[in-house]
Amino acid sequence: MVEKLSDAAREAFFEEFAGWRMAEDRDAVTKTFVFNDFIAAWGFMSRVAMYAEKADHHPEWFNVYNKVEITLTTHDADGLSDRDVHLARFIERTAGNQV
Ligand code: HBI
Repeated sequence: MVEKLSDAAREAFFEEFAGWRMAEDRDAVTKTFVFNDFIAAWGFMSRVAMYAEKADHHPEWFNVYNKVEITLTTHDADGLSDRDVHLARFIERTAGNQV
């Protein structure tokens, strides 16, 4: 079992990453990214997918055209963990380079 994020780590998460919020129904964070078009969104998703596979930690996401709605949580922790922080950091870096 993976350890859940502490309260202090949760505060630090929201200070570090703009635009993320807690999911309404579970211990998870969510953010919607908007790109110029579908190809930019798909390119972003491809980069995140490769990182996720290497890290063995995967996002939940929903794509419509240029929008990608991402939810991060750790199933093995039944909630948020450090793995979500690392994935969010990669996601922010990757999205920032593309828009
Ligand atoms: N992805 N988001 C998320 N949470 C997990 O607990 C998780 C994962 N990808 C792979 C994974 N766990 C593996 O460790 C196995 O549990 C399949």
